Amino acid sequence: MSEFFPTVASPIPYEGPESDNPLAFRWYDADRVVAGKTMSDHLRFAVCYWHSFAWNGFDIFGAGTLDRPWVGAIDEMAAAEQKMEVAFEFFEKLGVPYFCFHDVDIAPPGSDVGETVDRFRHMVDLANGHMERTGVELLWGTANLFSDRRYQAGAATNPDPEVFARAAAQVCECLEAVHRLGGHNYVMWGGREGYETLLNTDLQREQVQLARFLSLVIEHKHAIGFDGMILVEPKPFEPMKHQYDRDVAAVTAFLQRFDLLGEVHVNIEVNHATLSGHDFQHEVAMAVEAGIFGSVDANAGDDRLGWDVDRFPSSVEQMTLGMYEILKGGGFTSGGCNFDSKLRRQSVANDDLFHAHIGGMDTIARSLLAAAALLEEGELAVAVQHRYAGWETEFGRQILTGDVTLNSLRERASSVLDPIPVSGRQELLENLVNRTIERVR
Ligand code: XLS
Ligand code: NI
Ligand code: NI
Repeated sequence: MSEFFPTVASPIPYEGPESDNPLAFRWYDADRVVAGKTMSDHLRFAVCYWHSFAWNGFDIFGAGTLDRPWVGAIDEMAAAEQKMEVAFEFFEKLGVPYFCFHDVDIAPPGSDVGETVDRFRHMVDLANGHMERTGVELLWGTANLFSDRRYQAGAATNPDPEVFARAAAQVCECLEAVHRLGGHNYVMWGGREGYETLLNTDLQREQVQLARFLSLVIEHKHAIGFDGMILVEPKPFEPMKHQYDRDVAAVTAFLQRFDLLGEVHVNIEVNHATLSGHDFQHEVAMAVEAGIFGSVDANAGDDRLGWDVDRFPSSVEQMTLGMYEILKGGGFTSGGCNFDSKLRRQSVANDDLFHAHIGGMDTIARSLLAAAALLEEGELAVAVQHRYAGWETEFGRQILTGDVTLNSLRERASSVLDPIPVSGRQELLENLVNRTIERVR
């Protein structure tokens, strides 16, 4: 097949911060060692199949705008094969180590379950060949349990157990394919696992179903010997009005309640964090603290839009703060940075997909440098340590673990204590972060 991206040289070179070549990296230098690991090993970049190749720019007000000739083609399988060739051409030219997919992104559903499975297996075989040829690996795969109309009221949380079984079949097939392809993780984004109105919803039952579904997936993962992480992806709403996995705290409580901690981790999407009213940094920190941090879907929201715009990350400050928490927590293990990020509908030029990814990768690479410097120089850590120093004194320790009562504290407070307010130093620390971002090279 002739090249789909003929104007882009292979692969995108690293040229450094002074370069003004738009088709070069200015910050992402794959083999550069930062804090003991190469940038490529730290960040584990993945391109997502769906927004990049399966989506042709359609929105609810109009049809596709992007040149994706395989979308809607009559010969669906030939189209799927062409799409896959183009996807791997892109992965190779961009120089990313990983990609991610939904089952339906790589293979169109057939007219019945049997044909759907045949088509999917055929495309998995082809993916296997492309992966061997190019060395590009699978960061994670997932089953799409939200587009088909049967999932209108959820997959695992559906009022009909037949739908639950159908979703189980789909995940079973997809998990096995991910395992076969040597995938590093398996994601479950519960887009429709929630409700529109409590007037028709048994909220307790639905959560029990969801937990049951997750435990069946875990059981199967162990049965087939898949050792990647099972990742759930919190999101507060959209498409459902309320989603059960609304944020990391809700997921942590859910896993605790159903005794699934240790088996399930989270895939944190930056803009889902924003939509849930949190910072990306907060979501990462909460996950690291709960021991459930897994992977990241890198994108950004828009200050004035209340939905999942999924645009490419461009804020070095936002990503630095998140990356700082990731590094503090020990970095990625099997997870990585997936670009669950999409072009704008007007980005119809052939190379726009490259500019989007180059910009996103540079934003995150620069953030890695800043976060590594913040960690290494340790000023933030010292400030935090200093702030809580009182808890390391005899008195502080005694409150937490010793023999005190509310009443004994009352006595102490009225006789000796007169705590003096101290500055939280927030502005100073924010300036420190910005100075570090400006300084790193
Ligand atoms: C949608 C989600 C989705 C998942 C994969 O908001 O981010 O794209 O990442 O199903
Ligand atoms: Ni996502
Ligand atoms: Ni999303």
